[in-house]
Amino acid sequence: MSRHPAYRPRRLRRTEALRRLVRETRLAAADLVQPLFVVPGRGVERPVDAMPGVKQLSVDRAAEECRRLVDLGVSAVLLFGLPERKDAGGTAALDPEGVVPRALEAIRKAAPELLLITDVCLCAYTDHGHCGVLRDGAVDNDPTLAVLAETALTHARAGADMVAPSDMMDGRVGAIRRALDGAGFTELPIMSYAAKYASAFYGPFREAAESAPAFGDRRGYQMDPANAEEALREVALDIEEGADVVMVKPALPCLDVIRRVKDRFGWPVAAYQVSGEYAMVKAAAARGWLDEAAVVAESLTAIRRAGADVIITYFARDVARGLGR
Ligand code: PB1
Repeated sequence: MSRHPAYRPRRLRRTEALRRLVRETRLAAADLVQPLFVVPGRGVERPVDAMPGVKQLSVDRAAEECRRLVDLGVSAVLLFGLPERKDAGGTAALDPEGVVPRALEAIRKAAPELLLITDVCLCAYTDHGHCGVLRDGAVDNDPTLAVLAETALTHARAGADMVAPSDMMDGRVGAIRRALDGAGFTELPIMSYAAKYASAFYGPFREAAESAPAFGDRRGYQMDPANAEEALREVALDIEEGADVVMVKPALPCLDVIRRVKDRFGWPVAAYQVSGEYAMVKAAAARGWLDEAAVVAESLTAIRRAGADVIITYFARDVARGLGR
């Protein structure tokens, strides 16, 4: 039996004021994290072809950009470092004078209000481009844990507010947690890339971070996009090992997983709108096929509606500007 005409859902859609009053999902600049790519040198601002508007920045330029981000209302950045030199062990990731520790120091001075999150992985530091050290041509899980833990410690000592392991090695959250606690960083949170898929949406990032695997792919450590139950197991493991925030990645292709993770664990959930998601919107908008601002707002709202508390997005700067403070 229809409730019409007593109940008319369109009554609340009649004006923007009514729509805004009953809107269920709201996006705030404070929910957004801006990834930044920091490179050696000074005065460097190198555009990334596959990601229009995204640049590789030297430490000095990254600090200036962070000042601008704070003024726009962005409250957090995620730092990816590109080292001067790469080797099989990714040893530059451990350098206390490396690009990430120096960026942390400079950004802290320029934008003390900003939350500084660092990506912990080896793919930008190894000359083979994999996220760990190799043995017989495959990523050797357990020896990689020690390098990741030492990398996280290097970032902690340089003043990171949170570390974000993106490597997908088994046991890495526990190894990093133990290392941080052992060094007295018991209060430093971990945002783990807990359900990270071996996605085809990462291509542009690998140009930005110069981190494409020299051979093979990442399917031996990142998850099969066909699997959602496995994502719940991965998240449970990371929470058990000490993750304070758990991430699902990519975002729009994984809204079902975001929702299931949020409902199952009630943990703070991050979602990463990855480089391929960014590049697709930019390319279509450049051709006049899509309204960029509208599509970005709709995509981020969908990611938030799916249950993400934190959204890592290359659009953070633009969206914050549009949202105002
Ligand atoms: O924006 C993106 O595509 C992010 C890609 C992501 C960064 N954490 C990984 C891409 C990859 O697998 O190469 C990096 C893995 N450490």
